[in-house]
Amino acid sequence: MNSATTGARRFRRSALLGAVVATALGGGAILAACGSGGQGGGADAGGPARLSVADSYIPLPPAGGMGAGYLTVRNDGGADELVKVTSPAAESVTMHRSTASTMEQVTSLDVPAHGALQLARGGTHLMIMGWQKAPALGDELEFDLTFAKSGTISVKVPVKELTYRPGQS
Ligand SMILES: [Cu+2]
Repeated sequence: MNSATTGARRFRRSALLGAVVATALGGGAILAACGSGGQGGGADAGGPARLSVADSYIPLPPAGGMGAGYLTVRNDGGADELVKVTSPAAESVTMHRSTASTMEQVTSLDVPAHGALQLARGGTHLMIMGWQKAPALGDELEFDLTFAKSGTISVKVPVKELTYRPGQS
């Protein structure tokens, strides 16, 4: 009746369907593998946790690239768990555990009763990505550590030389 469709092009879809989405299964995506080791739910190591954070530092990341964070959570009370870490200085902070050949993300880390959780080179650490601003030596960056029982503790973590180790000046 009319010519409204004049010039309308008909696309054939068959060619497009051939272009299968090659789903990149995130290179290096590492899933949480380790639960908190065998807590049978028995002795609760009594009483509230009494936490303090010491020896925290971030070795200067290369040109604002991925960084690592280390610290010690001391506990003079009952057991607790570190369940989340965030920072206004970075988009992403995750907890990692190093194994012999790789590292894996974990969703919680035990803070033993009357003991300490240590995040140290070669072992458990924080992995920090997406800096708001490239860290510089001497910066002190806020990190918010959330514990299952004790709530959130904010600490200022200094940026140190790459070779720094706690206990040396
Ligand atoms: Cu890591």
